[in-house]
Amino acid sequence: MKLSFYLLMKQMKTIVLFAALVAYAVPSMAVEDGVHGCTPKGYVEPTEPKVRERLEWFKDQKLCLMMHFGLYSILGITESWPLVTKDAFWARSDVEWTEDDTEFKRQYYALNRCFNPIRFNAKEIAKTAKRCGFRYVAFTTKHHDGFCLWDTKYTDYKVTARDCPYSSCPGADIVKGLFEACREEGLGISAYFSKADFHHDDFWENAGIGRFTTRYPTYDTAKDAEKWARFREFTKNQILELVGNYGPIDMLWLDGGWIRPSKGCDLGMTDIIECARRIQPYLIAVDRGQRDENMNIHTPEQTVPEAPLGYPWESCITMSGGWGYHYDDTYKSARELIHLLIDVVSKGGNLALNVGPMPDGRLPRPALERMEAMGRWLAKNSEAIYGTRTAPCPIVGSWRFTRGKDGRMFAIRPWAEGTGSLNHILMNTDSSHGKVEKVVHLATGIEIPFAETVGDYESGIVLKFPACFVRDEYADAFVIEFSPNPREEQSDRK
Ligand code: FHN
Repeated sequence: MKLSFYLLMKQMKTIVLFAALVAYAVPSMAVEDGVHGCTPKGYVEPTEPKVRERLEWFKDQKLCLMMHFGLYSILGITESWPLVTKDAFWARSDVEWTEDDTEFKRQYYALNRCFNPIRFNAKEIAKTAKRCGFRYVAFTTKHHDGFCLWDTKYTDYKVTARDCPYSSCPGADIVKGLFEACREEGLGISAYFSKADFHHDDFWENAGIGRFTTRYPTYDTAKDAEKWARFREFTKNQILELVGNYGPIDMLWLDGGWIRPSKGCDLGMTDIIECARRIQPYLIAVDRGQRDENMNIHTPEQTVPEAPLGYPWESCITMSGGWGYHYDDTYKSARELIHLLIDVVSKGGNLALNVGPMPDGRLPRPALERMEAMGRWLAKNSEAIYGTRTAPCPIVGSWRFTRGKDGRMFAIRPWAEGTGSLNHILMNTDSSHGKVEKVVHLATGIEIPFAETVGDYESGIVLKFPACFVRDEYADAFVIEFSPNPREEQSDRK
């Protein structure tokens, strides 16, 4: 008897080690610090009860469809940054324009005269986002180039101005149409707004034309305090338009983290947000990178923290190479995107996954295909994702763990490309989880038998998949019932 058990365990060890070889190494991209990276330091807990309440809503949502849409989408070039002379070396890399900085800027700014996304269908986009498992939408109301996608009365550089072809469209106020469509679908709204405005004369004189421009104002804001005061007023007026005229919005997502008091660019953001909250008391403020009371959420960019941060955070990451649409873009695979979501959620964050709509207003086909695949996976595994919080030990080996508010623990296993059919696999667990009593496959409800690992195996259990179990293409989630670990209990008694 002993010999056959030993042989079984030896065989199982071989199987387990083989399974480990195909193990999925979840990418844990190191978090870069800097303006939009993030480190555990520097989070100021909001004091307003309504904001704290709304942050619990935020933490439940998990997945946001972010969209960068604007004049840059027409040419498929980098958004706004080509206007910054100092950044031209990288930002104009996909532009074969002349070296004439002045002429380039004139041509970029003139794109408002050919912005005509006649196939932009806000209702269709909102329905698609909902179907594909997105819970809120972040949209560029104005990027750094200053072109406004709502009917603002504080500048004519806007989609509803007569010199913009799209202004004759009934849905020309894109922000209005999209926000209404999102609400109809029960989606949250995150209004992206750039604190920098390269087109505004009180930020870049003459819109920077004929000047060597940097990301900062073209003048000394201390010396010309009146000009800067006008820009502050303009900024406040535009933000209050967005929070006052377009219905309930959930997040004010302020980009342009370099516009900050320490750089002589104090917009009086605390006052602006206080005024905004008189209109929208539950408003979550995201003054990115400021690490103060106006930054209710940390927003790592193109990175994912290596571990939970212990406060609300949202990684904004592009589905393709850039934020705006590019004609020759390549897109992350559905597998990468689902694994990215699992990685982010297991660490207690939200994923703002960015897609750049095409010049005609539609979402690119490759993006839609990936969104649909995410939606199919989420439809089967939603309980392990939405509304969860971090587990005591969220990462063990190739496994990710999340915890439902009802106390259920979920073990999620991403599958690497090429993983074959498996009838056994090691589930790494941590003693802090307790002793596994039951394992159920979330998507099918099938109970999965398991054996404790013994001897010098990694701590955990070996799942023994029954013949009726069919592995998901991308990842599988399991509901795990634990009991307090007797070894832990004994150690507690000492
Ligand atoms: O400068 C912008 C950039 O163009 C893009 O909008 C990203 C998206 O989060 N935000 C800023 C860079 O941090």
